[in-house]
Amino acid sequence: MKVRFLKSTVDDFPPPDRPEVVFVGRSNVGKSSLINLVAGSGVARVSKSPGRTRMINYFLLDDRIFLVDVPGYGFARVPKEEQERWKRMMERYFRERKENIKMVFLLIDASVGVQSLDRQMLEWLQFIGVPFTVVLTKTDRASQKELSRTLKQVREYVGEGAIVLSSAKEGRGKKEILSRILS
Ligand SMILES: Nc1nc2c(ncn2[C@@H]2O[C@H](COP(=O)(O)OP(=O)(O)O)[C@@H](O)[C@H]2O)c(=O)[nH]1
Ligand SMILES: [Mg+2]
Repeated sequence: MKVRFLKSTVDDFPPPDRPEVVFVGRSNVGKSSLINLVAGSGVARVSKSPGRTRMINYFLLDDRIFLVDVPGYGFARVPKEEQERWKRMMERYFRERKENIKMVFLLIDASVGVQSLDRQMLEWLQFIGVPFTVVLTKTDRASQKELSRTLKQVREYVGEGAIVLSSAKEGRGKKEILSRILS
């Protein structure tokens, strides 16, 4: 299992000669940590200041699958123009790469639960019709009550088979996510 960084871009995507999987979610939800967990290395930068990663980051898994880390949404201090820029970038990305995207992992913090921007994202993913899996992150710090509530919220959108529990801290969910990427 080898992951290497390929490029950061806004709209200059690599030739669609390999299937791609993409990780989306709120800023700070644990996307980079999850990519690192799957990669088994510190290839994706784990940010202490949320909202900093503004580009679409392409990684290559074993030279045969693109792993894509897109900028997170919902960072409170982002000005309106920046939100619009994000929206345009994401719409273009999904429009151009839709055929090439084999799986979207939508990350939701297990203790925070489904927020309104997550609902918008869930509905949008359903609307454009790409396959997706919901990953509940940071389960190590979610109480049983929080986890049950989040699971209940997510089940309004997807079946049990499309939900994975993960903790980058404890290594939870690594095998499950990896096998979904590879299949
Ligand atoms: N407790 C705990 N903290 C995590 C976990 N995953 C990420 N974090 C922390 O959450 C913060 C944001 O993580 P990051 O991967 O940069 O999130 P991103 O903004 O979605 O890429 C960092 O301080 C991480 O150390 C996890 O599984 N458990
Ligand atoms: Mg990140």
